[in-house]
Amino acid sequence: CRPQMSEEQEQLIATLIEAHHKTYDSSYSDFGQFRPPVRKDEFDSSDDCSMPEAPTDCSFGSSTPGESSMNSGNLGLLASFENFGQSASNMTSPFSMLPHLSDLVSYSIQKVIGFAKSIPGFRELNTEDQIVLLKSSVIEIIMLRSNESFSSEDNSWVCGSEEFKYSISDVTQAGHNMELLEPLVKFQIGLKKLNLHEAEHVLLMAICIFSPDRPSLLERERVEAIQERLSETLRAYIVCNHPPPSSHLLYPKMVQKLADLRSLNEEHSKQYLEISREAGDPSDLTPLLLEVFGSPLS
Ligand code: BIV
Repeated sequence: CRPQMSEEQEQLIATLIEAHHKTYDSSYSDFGQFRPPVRKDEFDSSDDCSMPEAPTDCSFGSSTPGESSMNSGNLGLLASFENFGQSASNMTSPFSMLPHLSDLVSYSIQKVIGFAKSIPGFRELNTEDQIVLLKSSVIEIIMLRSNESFSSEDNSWVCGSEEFKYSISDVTQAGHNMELLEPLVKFQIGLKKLNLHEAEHVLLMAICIFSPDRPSLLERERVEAIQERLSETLRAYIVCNHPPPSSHLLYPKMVQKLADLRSLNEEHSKQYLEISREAGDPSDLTPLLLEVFGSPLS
């Protein structure tokens, strides 16, 4: 497709695709090493009074109809005492999915760092700017790369087995707000609909990392120049390789996804801060998470 695409641009795409393959394991074989997911049943049967083995446990033998509702309240009290005893010794977190999702995000952060380091120009930036770019974009890149596991069929992220299939309810059980998860799922559905080629997917991630408007960059112009090179490559790629009608307005639609990511990023920061404050056990998070998204103590 010369002269639209240069040798250099083709090389750039090859480099990004190789870097992505080295840092995204489509078999998700490492997920078994994370702390296990703990899903609370949506219909908890522990307060079910209709167990055939011990029907009197619910009423404590009470016969007066007026007392029965109060007594069934007693059972809840007993149950909560038991749970209290457990949480005092065991430090039970209110967010059962937090340890697993913390490990998943921590693992993904390391992979994103690996990807960023192989983008031509990244290593040549001063270290401070490398850190600024990574810290500010990493949750956005995680949201982008996760589209590979996202299934629009059932609105969940499918990473191999049933155990590693993440629904909205699972993210809620890590402390995230249900209403604010809807925009993330909408984003995933919209991105999936673009049917990006792998070249476009990796270029979008690279463009996102090299955002020159991230706060406190020292050499904004150098970041801008690298982003410009990546954007031109993306535009040329679409012209040469993406057939109509799906190529129609594809580039501006991809740019819009970058805008969507900004607001998701902002929302995540707020919610993360809340979660890190409310988590029963600080070790539910990881040192890397604390470093990248901040510690409630700092
Ligand atoms: O594709 O509060 C990829 C690798 C695989 C799997 C994968 C899925 C990503 C998901 C599913 C990857 C679980 C919940 C995640 C989601 C992407 C973002 C979301 C990790 C990681 C986040 C953010 C929720 C943001 C919102 C709704 C605005 O690499 C959960 C973040 C959890 C903590 O805040 C506790 C770190």
